[in-house]
Amino acid sequence: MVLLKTEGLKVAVVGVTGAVGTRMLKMLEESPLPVKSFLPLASKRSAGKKVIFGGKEWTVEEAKPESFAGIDIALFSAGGSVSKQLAPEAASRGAIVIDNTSAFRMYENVPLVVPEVNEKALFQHHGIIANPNCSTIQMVVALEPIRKAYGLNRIIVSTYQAVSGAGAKAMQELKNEAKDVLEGNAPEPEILPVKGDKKHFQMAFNCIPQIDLFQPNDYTFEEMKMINETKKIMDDQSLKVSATCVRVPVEISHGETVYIEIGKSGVTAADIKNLLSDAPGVVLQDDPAHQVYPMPADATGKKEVFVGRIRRDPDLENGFHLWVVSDNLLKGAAWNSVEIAESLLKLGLVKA
Ligand code: NAP
Ligand code: 3JM
Repeated sequence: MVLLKTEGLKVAVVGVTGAVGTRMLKMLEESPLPVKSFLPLASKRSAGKKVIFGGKEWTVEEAKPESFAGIDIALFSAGGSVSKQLAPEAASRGAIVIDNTSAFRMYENVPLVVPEVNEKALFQHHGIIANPNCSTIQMVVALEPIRKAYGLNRIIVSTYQAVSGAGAKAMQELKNEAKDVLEGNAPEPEILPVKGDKKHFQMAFNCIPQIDLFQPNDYTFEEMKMINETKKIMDDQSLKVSATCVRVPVEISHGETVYIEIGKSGVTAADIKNLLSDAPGVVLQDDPAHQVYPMPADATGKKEVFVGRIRRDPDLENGFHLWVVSDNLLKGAAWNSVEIAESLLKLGLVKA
């Protein structure tokens, strides 16, 4: 628990009652950031609710343009439409916005930042900084050390994504469906795969190869986020990236099988393990002889990205497989956002 400082930052969290927002509050409490005051914001529905931050009770307010007067840093996690409407309002009142939605990620004047990979991009901000998609973040943290050492030509990724990526209601839906199925009742899905799409499918004891809406090219928007965001973060439009995103009946933490073609020959799996054993934000868990590999149940609640199952393609000298797991609500969202705030302070881009 942080004790609130007399000198320091005024921080607002938009979407504070949600799956990501509740973790933002926790990550802020654990951070050494000097927080002087805290403003919890959500929709009208939650106005008046209480949250505890820094040992003090704070009342949730409805997020409005005026809410941001005097705020130094505003963390947004209330969906794309709320960000589109309120993030520019917050920025115009002098707050630095760290936005967790896809609303501004691909804007040229909005840095898309994972501090372990491209922290310096923060110098280019104009009031809004975008936090990448959860699946993108954990992949680029694992791949950046390899890219730096050997170059990276191609990435083919398949995801095994937890339901918490679709919000608090989706987490509840999985639990309700599991109970229904075990009790012999027919589940009645209303949220997954995508709340706003026409059909909903059973998630319990199932896998759904749709995350977010389908695009004209038959990829889903989640898949296109991974493709476009990775190129932007790694600042390499010639990097070949393709993705298949699948929702699995796991509550928290995404898994990804990542296949890469690196730019150098003669590299061994041991070389890559060696690199990742010392990489920022990465924990190597790779010991097949002792059945050591990352799993969502172990990664949940932790800030790092866990990597294992590293092996070379038997038929391609510069091809490698990795298995990458991380808590989608922490490094994939809340922790990456708070880490960006810590970077802003460290780089002198915000004054406490
Ligand atoms: P969630 O559990 O459904 O929570 C949604 C939050 O948004 C709640 O606090 C809700 O407040 C608030 N909200 C809804 N409508 C609002 C409005 N009109 N004005 C102000 N606040 C409003 O969803 P979540 O999983 O936390 O995700 C929230 C958003 O974060 C997502 O929509 C997504 O854009 C983003 N996200 C990003 C990542 C990532 O990969 N970086 C991962 C997950 C989510 P009430 O309690 O008042 O309803
Ligand atoms: C993760 O309501 C919305 O616009 C939210 C959709 C969403 C997103 C998004 O596109 O911002 C749900 C879950 C994300 C994300 O991080 O890309």
